[in-house]
Amino acid sequence: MSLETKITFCRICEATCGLEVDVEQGRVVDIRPDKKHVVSRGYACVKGTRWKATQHSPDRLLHPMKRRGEAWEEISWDQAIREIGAKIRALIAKHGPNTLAHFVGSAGGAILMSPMFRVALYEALGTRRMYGTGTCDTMNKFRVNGEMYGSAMRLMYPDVDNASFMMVLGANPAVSGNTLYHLPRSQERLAAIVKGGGRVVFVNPRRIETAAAGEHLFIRPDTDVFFLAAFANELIHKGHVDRERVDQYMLGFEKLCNAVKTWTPERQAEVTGIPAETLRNLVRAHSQASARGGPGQRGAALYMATGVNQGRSGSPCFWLLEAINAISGNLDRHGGTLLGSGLVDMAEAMGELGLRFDREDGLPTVSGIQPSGMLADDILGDAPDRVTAMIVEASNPLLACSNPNGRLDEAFESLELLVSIDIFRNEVGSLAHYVLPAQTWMERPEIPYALQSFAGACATPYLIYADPVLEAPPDVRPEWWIYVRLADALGATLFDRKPLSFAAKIYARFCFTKLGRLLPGPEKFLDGMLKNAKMPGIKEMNEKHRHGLLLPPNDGGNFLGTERVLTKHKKVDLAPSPVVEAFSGSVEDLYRDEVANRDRLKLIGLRQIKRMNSASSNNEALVQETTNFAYLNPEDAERIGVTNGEPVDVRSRHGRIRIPVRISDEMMPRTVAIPQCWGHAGAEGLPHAAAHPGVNSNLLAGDGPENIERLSGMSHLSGILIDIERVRTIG
Ligand SMILES: Nc1nc2c(c(=O)[nH]1)N[C@H]1C(S)=C(S)[C@@H](COP(=O)(O)OP(=O)(O)OC[C@H]3O[C@@H](n4cnc5c(=O)[nH]c(N)nc54)[C@H](O)[C@@H]3O)O[C@H]1N2
Ligand SMILES: Nc1nc2c(c(=O)[nH]1)N[C@H]1C(S)=C(S)[C@@H](COP(=O)(O)OP(=O)(O)OC[C@H]3O[C@@H](n4cnc5c(=O)[nH]c(N)nc54)[C@H](O)[C@@H]3O)O[C@H]1N2
Ligand code: SF4
Ligand SMILES: [Mo]
Repeated sequence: MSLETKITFCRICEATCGLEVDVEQGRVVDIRPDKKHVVSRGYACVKGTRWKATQHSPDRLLHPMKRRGEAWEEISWDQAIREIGAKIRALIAKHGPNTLAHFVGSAGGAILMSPMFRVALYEALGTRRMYGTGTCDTMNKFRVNGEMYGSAMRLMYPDVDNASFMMVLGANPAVSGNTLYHLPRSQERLAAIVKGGGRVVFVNPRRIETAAAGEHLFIRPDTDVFFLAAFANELIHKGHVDRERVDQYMLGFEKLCNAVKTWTPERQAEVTGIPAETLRNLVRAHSQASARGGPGQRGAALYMATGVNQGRSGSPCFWLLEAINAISGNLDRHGGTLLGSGLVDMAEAMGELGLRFDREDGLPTVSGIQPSGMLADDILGDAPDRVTAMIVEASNPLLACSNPNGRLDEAFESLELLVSIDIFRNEVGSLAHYVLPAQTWMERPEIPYALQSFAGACATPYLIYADPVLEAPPDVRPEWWIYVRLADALGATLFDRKPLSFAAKIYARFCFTKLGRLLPGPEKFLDGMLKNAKMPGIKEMNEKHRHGLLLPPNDGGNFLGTERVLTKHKKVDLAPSPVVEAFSGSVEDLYRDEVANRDRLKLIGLRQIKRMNSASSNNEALVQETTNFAYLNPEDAERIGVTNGEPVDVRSRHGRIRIPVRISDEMMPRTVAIPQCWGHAGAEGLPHAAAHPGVNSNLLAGDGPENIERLSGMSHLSGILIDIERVRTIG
């Protein structure tokens, strides 16, 4: 077979960059950025271009495996499904359906077909226990969107190309590719605002890579809530409010004013480290950019992401941020923040999956996801329906989630059934009873990330479809197929519709047989989905739009005052009671806490360009360093008495680790950053990662209700108080 070049898009992160892949005899030879991709236009990072080592890794899972004591045995799919099904049946008979849990990770967010069948299976079985890394990254946004706009999936995004002021809190798009906001070539587009005479301000405890595109302001970790409250107050106080829009389209303005009225620029400065005058100046610049009627009608937008979401006030922060965007007249406006439209309206599709309060501890289930910070309690507790069985899809929660001193490992070890659906045997797989091999993104047909195609949070609206680049190894299976086969084994009716469920099961029984492979596959399903949305089908996409099809730009003006506002009154709620009450009930205590701990060190995370959470750590083309480091400011290093490369002991209320330091003035004083999702010593199936293990910083994070944000179930993973001591050498 000769060399063939295929056009596809990367699915490692939400940037979904276009790629050109040379393939020969079913193997990747080379991966390059696709210069003709309509939005990434020749940008791709090393995780995408060096994917070959992961794709063809000798450690890849190629068959279902079953644990026998210390050893692993290859088994058939029939045996795997039969045995897992029987075990689930027995456990449900004994403890009830809630004893079966599910955990889905970030890589699961890129798989288009899986969620439909996963949710259908769990709903059919009547279990409420679905967990995910969503409560490590963004559930606060979903909760607040629901409160303010009537649905989790009313997800606004900055109109970056038309804004003349942007403030970015707790995100580092140049490295991360962003989250819940599809902004390819982010650095260049942010820098263009500055070139056009505008301002871009990054508010972050670390001077991040993206900050080269604009200005940078240090903020003490987990104090954004005071900064944003003061920003809102100052804006209101100075009269920079678009009263007409507020009166016409919004409710709760007075309540909002009331909630923030004590937060002066001076008061926030005490704990955030951002001087009062700097805040006033920012509000001034923001309101100038928001003023209408000038040439070009530029606007202003505030955006926040993971660093703020993972604090103790993720939901209040997002509420304040959205309220600022709204009252300043920037919501639903060119150059402000916009609501996109996806192929289907996710708000409607998600209907049933909204907000639930079905836990005894009163913590919410947001968008169908329970708090991952309760997982150890839910497994180790003594409730009659405690979790005894769990299926983990595309995740490595032992490294990703709060795991105080290894408590989550202990919990997972105690499970009666643990199944990992993955492309490798990671930490969870090492403890599992069964590991089930999944396809990689190169082996699936797809349209991009669910959030991009469906919520439409896309700075440039476009459509793309990719055929599989490679044929999957014969014994690996897509996730959706595993769920349908399990439904079959468990006698569960999918989608509450017997004929449809029956058809799906029959299809799944045969589609991987020799004859079955001739049946139409997921491509047909995606084709139907595109055509349903009045888009070209996959044939036309392949023939005419391999590099993507630009869709009409979003000019705003399509949300306020329309049916798309899904609150009861069809107006934006600027002061939803649960959020305002949570804010008002906690903010003074948090402030006192900040003042009391002003001199202590706080821990934050750090994403690195060569690592995708823990998923790329076995890729020898990406990972050469044997450890991660604790990054600290020269001032702090001097006080502690450490030099570059020396190990230190880091302690929190929850755990303790030992890690070498790197001294860097990128760090704000009293802030320590440790790249997360390292600590691979326990990964049997990841030998390269195990030889380059690093340290798991989440051993320092707490779990249980007091470490979870009560509105959204988000874990407190950023801004954790720590103490550092140099390691004393003996003798
Ligand atoms: N290379 C790479 N890309 C990735 C990932 C990866 O692991 N590696 N992971 C992917 C995933 S799962 C996600 S969710 C996205 C996340 O995408 P982003 O949200 O952009 O995540 P980070 O790059 O971690 O940026 C968070 C920033 O918050 C800052 N920060 C920490 N605490 C605070 C705080 O209290 N206040 C403020 N204002 N800032 C704070 C940190 O210094 C950091 O720069 O990235 C995705 N892309
Ligand atoms: N302290 C701290 N902790 C954090 C964060 C932080 O900023 N700070 N970030 C948090 C965030 S935002 C997240 S999302 C989590 C990340 O945590 P996870 O979402 O659990 O991510 P990974 O550890 O990379 O695990 C992904 C797994 O999916 C597998 N995989 C890859 N592709 C596929 C596929 O197509 N199918 C299947 N079935 N498996 C696949 C990989 O082999 C890997 O084992 O970490 C969280 N933890
Ligand atoms: S991992 Fe890199 S190449 Fe892949 S989508 Fe993200 S930024 Fe693009
Ligand atoms: Mo994430």
